[in-house]
Amino acid sequence: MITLALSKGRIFEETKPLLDAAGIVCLEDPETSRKLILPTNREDVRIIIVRASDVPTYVQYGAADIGIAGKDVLIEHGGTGLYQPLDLKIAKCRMMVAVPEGFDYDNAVKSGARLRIATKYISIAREHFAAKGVHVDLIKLYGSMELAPLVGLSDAIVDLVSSGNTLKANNLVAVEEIRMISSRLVINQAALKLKRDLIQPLIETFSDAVNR
Ligand code: PRT
Ligand code: MG
Repeated sequence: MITLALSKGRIFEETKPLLDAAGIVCLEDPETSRKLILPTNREDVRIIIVRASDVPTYVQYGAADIGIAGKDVLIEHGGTGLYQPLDLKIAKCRMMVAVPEGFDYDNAVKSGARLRIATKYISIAREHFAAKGVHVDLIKLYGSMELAPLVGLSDAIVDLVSSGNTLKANNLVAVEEIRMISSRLVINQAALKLKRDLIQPLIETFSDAVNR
């Protein structure tokens, strides 16, 4: 039996075609089912539904053998105990620095001002600004980062952007790209050895489906 950890929403939806390619069909819809362990058409595969940021933890401890998580989540988690063999190129977006319209970010950086940055992505933000030599105070939030500069909590935010509509709706502009983000297949290192016969074919099928 292998256990696959997924989050509902965009990751579940964008993983479906990959599961299809492997002949795996989830028998319940996580958006409507209250179950957290979902059966599939294959007796040897089950899916567990967890928070996106919890996927690496379940896989790290072997409670799930494999999982799918955004690179943002994986960087913040640290990746301990995880094998990351494949970029699935799903749930793509960009990690950006954004500021209120009219805030002169380049000038603030040049003048050596200390910046207050609100973000859920403390590790990514810390590393980014350290590499630029910019002094920052990082303020940890768990969501709705876009609000922070509007009410004076921070000068800027570090957040994921896909369409850009959320920034626009809040009069924010992206001023710097930190990195591209997509979701990765993650595998528990012990499971990879012990369940190679089940996991290796999955990696190959996913890889073919991604590069098709
Ligand atoms: O929602 P929850 O708190 O449970 O967890 P989560 O937000 O981590 O999960 P989920 O399902 O929303 O995101 C899962 C993964 O999708 C993330 O870890 C990213 O790798 C990836 N992804 C891709 C995104 C986005 N695109 C994205 N646009 N994750 C979040 N967003 C948010 C962003 O934070 C911002 O608030 O969407 C908003 C911006 O979207 P646009 O289209 O208006 O630019
Ligand atoms: Mg979300």
